[in-house]
Amino acid sequence: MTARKIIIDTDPGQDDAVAILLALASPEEIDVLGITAVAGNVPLPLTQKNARIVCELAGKTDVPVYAGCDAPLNRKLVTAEHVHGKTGLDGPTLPDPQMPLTEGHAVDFIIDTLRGHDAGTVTLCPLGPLTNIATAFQKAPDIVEKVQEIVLMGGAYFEVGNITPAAEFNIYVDPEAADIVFKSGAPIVVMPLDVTHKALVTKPRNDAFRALGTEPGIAVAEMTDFFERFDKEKYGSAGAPLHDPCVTAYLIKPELFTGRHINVEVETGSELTLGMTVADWWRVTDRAPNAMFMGDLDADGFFNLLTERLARL
Ligand SMILES: [Ca+2]
Repeated sequence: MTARKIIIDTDPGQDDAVAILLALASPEEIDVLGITAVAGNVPLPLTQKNARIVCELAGKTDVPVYAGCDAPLNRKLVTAEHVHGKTGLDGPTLPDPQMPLTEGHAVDFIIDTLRGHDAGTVTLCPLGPLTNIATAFQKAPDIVEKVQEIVLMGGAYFEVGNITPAAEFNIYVDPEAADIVFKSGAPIVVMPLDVTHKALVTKPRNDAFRALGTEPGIAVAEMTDFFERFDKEKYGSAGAPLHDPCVTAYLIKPELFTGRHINVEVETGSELTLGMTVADWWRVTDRAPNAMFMGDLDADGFFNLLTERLARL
């Protein structure tokens, strides 16, 4: 099997960090062409820095990291320090990165990279608001056919919302960008809260990360220690959900996930339900399916994969 070529578009974020580590630990399945940072959980100066911190934690300093859009298409940035801490990577004490940011804008990197590849051969993995991806599609509509698949974390149907009662954070922050992506015609796989809320870091699972005894293993344990406080309080759940690693785990073991190929549209008008992913799970409309919307995962299989791969770093 040849490794799947991907671009990770991200706003780290502890769970983004784990998603990136999983990808970088899996070169047989995943070829990370580059990492593009976007404003989201925290502002862009922190997300681009955090992306480099994570590459260094993985020992992969040759991965190019680009800074992208610092604000949504036509809204003010909403951030989530209440979940992720003021750095976005609160928890472990990690050194400032030595590896430089790669010159150039993330959006141009996405465009140039896709143009340099054959149709249907590069997978985009958005882990934050969809601003960079939508901007690239608007600037260069010809690149859409180069996309093999967009595998993204965002949205919710049964779980509804985590930043408002109706909306999941990534989609809510830039609903216009999400709307552009969902209408782009590219094949889309969605990891909504319905799935990611089942990827809970329980104590035994966190102990397994720490027991790796490696710098990445211990850092992941400390990151999830930090942000589980928020989720335990909010949901009364057994631990923190690892949202974004669902994306990179899917690239390695898609059989861990099940869902439905359905129509998904994004609310951009209503103030009350702004950013809601209106997912036609029950197929009550005749709107054409545009996304594989996941609904369930094999959580034990997911954490076994994650622990096994983190051990390789
Ligand atoms: Ca994220």
